[in-house]
Amino acid sequence: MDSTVLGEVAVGVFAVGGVALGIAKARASKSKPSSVTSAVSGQARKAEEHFGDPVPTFGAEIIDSPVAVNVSAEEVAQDSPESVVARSTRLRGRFGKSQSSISDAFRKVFSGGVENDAAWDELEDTLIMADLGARAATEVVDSLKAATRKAGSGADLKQIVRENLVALVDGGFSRELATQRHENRPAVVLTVGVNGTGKTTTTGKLARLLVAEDKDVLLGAADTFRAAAANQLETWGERVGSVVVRGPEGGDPASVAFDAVNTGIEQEVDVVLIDTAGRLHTKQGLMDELGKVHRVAAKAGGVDEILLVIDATTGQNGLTQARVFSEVVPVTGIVLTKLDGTAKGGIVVAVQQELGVPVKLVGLGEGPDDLAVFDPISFVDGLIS
Ligand SMILES: Nc1nc2c(ncn2[C@@H]2O[C@H](COP(=O)(O)OP(=O)(O)OP(=O)(O)O)[C@@H](O)[C@H]2O)c(=O)[nH]1
Ligand SMILES: [Mg+2]
Repeated sequence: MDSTVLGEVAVGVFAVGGVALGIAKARASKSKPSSVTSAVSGQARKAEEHFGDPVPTFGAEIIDSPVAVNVSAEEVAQDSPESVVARSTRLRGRFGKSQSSISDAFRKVFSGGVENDAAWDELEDTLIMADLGARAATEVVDSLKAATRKAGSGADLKQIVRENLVALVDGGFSRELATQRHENRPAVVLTVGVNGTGKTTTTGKLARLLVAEDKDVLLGAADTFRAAAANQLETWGERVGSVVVRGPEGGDPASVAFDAVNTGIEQEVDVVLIDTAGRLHTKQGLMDELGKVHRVAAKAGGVDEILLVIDATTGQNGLTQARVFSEVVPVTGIVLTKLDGTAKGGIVVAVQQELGVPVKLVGLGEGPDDLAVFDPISFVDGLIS
């Protein structure tokens, strides 16, 4: 282990004293042991592995305090998350509605025929407005024109456009979410991004999606900037019966991430989802902190998926954020949120081309099940139908 990481793990372990476990009522069907002391003893074992010495006692003393342990005794009304199939049908309609300007432009091309230059020009303008980027928009329109001309006058224009667009949006990426439990540890997912993009909401929605697949999910509230952030995540956890590991306001987010992964290992959950604080990509100190959260979580067990959450309405700025975040942590997937409120569907292609990382999930509303697994075919059908 390199010394930087050792130092960071040390910070994580020493901060355990301040880490409280917010334990929502375990799901009746699949309750896991959610003992606080077992989480602490796991920490102790880890620390001894790292340092070869007994763990400093102040951590255990504080965590033993009933004040620091927030166990919800109340029955929390839980609801059943919507199945993946049901939500994809519902959300496809919602996406199509928000992208109606693009659909209109395609419709004019289909009805005007291959040689209708005005319709193609309008399509190009619309794609630029939809944040595809000027160069990409020109390339797309040129290649669609070439493909349709090659097919000849009797060809089904819509079908040719559909095939070409699906190939473009698909980009040959694997979009599988790495949420399969490993033999000895849960899958670990980090959500990262600038302020207000929808990280906490996405973490909560993703928990519901995974619970709907009958997975045991533990949430880590590594946004310690504001107590409200952890409360927000706790509410999501309570609704699906997931354990939430949180820390004190202003505490070290890396220690919460470390503790969440360890608690997930102890409780043998399938997936640990770690929510991080929003941070401006231009603030070096905050970006360094994110790098540390990732390294510490990776050392605690491993990180399988780093989801960069981008607000689709932010346009080109979203691409700049994506570039900087991916220099600090190895982003494995993009979540595009707020696609319901904007006609900027072109950002999907732009961000994939820019980063070489696939869009894996899309947020299509503020409702608890308004998150869909991204599917290029449905996406294209939403655009051109
Ligand atoms: N319409 C719409 N709103 C969304 C979507 N995703 C999130 N939001 C809203 O965006 C706002 C911010 O969401 P949060 O999840 O708190 O964002 P965050 O990135 O965690 O914010 P910070 O932690 O403060 O950086 C909330 O009002 C959400 O309901 C979406 O897909 N569509
Ligand atoms: Mg948040």
